[in-house]
Amino acid sequence: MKFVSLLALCALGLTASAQAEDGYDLWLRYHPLEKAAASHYAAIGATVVSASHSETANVTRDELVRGLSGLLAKKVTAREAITGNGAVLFGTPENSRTIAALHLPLEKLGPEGYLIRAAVVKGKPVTVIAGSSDVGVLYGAFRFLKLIQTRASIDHIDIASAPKVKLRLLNHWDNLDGSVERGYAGSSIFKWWELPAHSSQRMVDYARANASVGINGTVLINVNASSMILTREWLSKVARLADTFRPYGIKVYLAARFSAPIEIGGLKTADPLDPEVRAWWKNKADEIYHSIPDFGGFLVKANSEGQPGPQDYGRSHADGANMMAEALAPHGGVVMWRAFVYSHEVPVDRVKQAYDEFKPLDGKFRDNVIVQVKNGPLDFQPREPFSPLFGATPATAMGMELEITKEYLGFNTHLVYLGTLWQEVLDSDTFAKGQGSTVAKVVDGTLFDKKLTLMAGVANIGSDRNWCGSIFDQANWYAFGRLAWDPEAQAKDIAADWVKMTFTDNPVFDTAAVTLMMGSRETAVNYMTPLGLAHQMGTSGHYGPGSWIDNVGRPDWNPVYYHRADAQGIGFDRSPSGSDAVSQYAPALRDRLAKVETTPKNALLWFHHVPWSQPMKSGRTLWDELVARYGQGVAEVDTMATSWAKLKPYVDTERFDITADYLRIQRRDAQLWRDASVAYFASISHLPLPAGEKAPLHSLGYYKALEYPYAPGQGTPGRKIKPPPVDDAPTP
Ligand code: GCV
Repeated sequence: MKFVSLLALCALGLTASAQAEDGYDLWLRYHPLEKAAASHYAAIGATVVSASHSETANVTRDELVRGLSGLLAKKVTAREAITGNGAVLFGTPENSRTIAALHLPLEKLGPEGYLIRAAVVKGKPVTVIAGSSDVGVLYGAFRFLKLIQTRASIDHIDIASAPKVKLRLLNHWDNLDGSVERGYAGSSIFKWWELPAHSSQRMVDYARANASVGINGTVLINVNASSMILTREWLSKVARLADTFRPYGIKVYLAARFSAPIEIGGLKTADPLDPEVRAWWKNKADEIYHSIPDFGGFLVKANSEGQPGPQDYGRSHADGANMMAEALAPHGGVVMWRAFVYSHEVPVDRVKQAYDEFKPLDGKFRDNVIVQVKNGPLDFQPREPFSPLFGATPATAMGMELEITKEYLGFNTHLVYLGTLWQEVLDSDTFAKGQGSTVAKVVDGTLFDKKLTLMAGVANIGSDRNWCGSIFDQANWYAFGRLAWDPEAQAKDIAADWVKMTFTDNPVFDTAAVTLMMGSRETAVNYMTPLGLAHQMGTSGHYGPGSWIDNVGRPDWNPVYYHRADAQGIGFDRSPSGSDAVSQYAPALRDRLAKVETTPKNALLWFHHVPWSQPMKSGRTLWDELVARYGQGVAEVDTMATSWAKLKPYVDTERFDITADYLRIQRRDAQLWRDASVAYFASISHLPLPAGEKAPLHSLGYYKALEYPYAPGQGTPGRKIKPPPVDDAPTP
């Protein structure tokens, strides 16, 4: 009986992967379209045609056949030549005489761009997917499939696209022992134990997903790097992964530990000006390129959070970066040198440090160095202003680093779409060359005419079957790729595409899901860090509230350092009379941020220490407004949960349930954030709760005693787990 039902399922095309709605297929589900749409598109996607058999052409063919066969619910075949109407012809002018004869304007699309055009070849209507390189064509193939997945009109298609950013990279914070720093989706996907002998199908699917959104590189290991990765044994594992990813246009990069010449090279120093050290890195680069000819380069975290670096030898960041860059240059490799630095001395204002270190080095880096800057000057907070380094270093290539994994945003269990956060940063005006000098224009290189450009995203990918720890976190991986391709793309359009590809094109579902996503980041800001507050999370884990924490080693690791609340008011004074961090921005912006009245409300407490009694535009005092914002965040999570519940009829049970469960966790946590923060700040402001606001459920002492012993991502095995605090809520 079982055998019969299995056969029946197979006949219907419901094989294991199609059937399981566990999120493994991401946005590349290729489930059958409804009948009318399928028969419409079937006329356009009858066969897949190419005579090329390069590795990349092969995976392009496979993807088109797989995608079209799934979407159209019929076996679409691959051919070497056009034999009838409705062929999808793909290739480059070099590998297809037919495409060459069409004289398509491909040069202006660069090496990775593509063109998709309806044409007539030998009297037959065809769709041409063309590019100057095989990888460009692959990107075009994914775009073509996306158009069908999202039910776009492709009858008279004529579209072209090229990436605006050269390096579009994931940064894995994966450790060699399989743990992932700030990872909330299981352990590392890289199975070092099995490599190089075995590279799994999961690695292929990882490459497919990345290529589908234009990601063209991956840094395999944590920036808190182990030198081991640079030893011969480990490099052979890296080489195997590079072989797996290569057909998909994905290069591998490695995080390089600055002290590697000492740790694995037997040298006494890692001084970047020492000839032996320079020779060591040169030899190491030669060795790497011998087995990985298209190796991308190094990502370096130096002199930051205890990592070794050139300053250990009295040298500058430029000395360190240039030394590595010199070793990689003959092979075409790059160095991505992180600007997330802070020195051992406790600063006047931590957020000024990256600018203070790197601004004076402008113009001192080699051509193959790009400085990788986090989006904000602090550390991936739910909201912070853009880093003032964007726009401040016209003579230096500056790339942007975003955090896809939600270290400070409720991990995988809070639904927070990051597309809006990133768009807010990219749209910000630096005023570096007058109005309209947006961060996006710095990142895509157009503002200062830079060719080496970079967008990096700290990956949220792990061994969980659904890759990212939740279904909606997949949207953040997807959105990162789309924004790296085009930093001026709109978060809402990206969300709309993702929803259609991941779930359904039902307009009821799509409208509700996109609305839910688009408001989700502001909601998290409201219940965690409203009005410009930042870094209020418990230290180390960065999960729950911890505004009261004041006992961690360095002052600038404590939440109290950032909120500066006292009996008079709250906020960090970064105006000219305070730390003067505002002066790191261009004058037009500095002057606005210097005054309370002209500072955007959502950045108020980031830039100013404001009296509790300050009247706000809402008519409330600052204190009342702060309390209201926390409550608003909680109410908004309620709305999110209610609106998700209504979508049950449109979603498979597995993905509906996990999302509903996680929204319950988010609701609980939002309340916790609100209650704990209100209890703490009330103890500082000594003000009564505004009328109508409920008292926190527990005492402040209870919240202070809370710990999150099971929170993932901290990589501290053997941590002592304390019992939870006694529940001191009044008996209902
Ligand atoms: C990889 C923050 C995180 C660290 C991370 C660091 C960085 O401090 O909490 O886990 O380390 O940023 O970006 O280097």
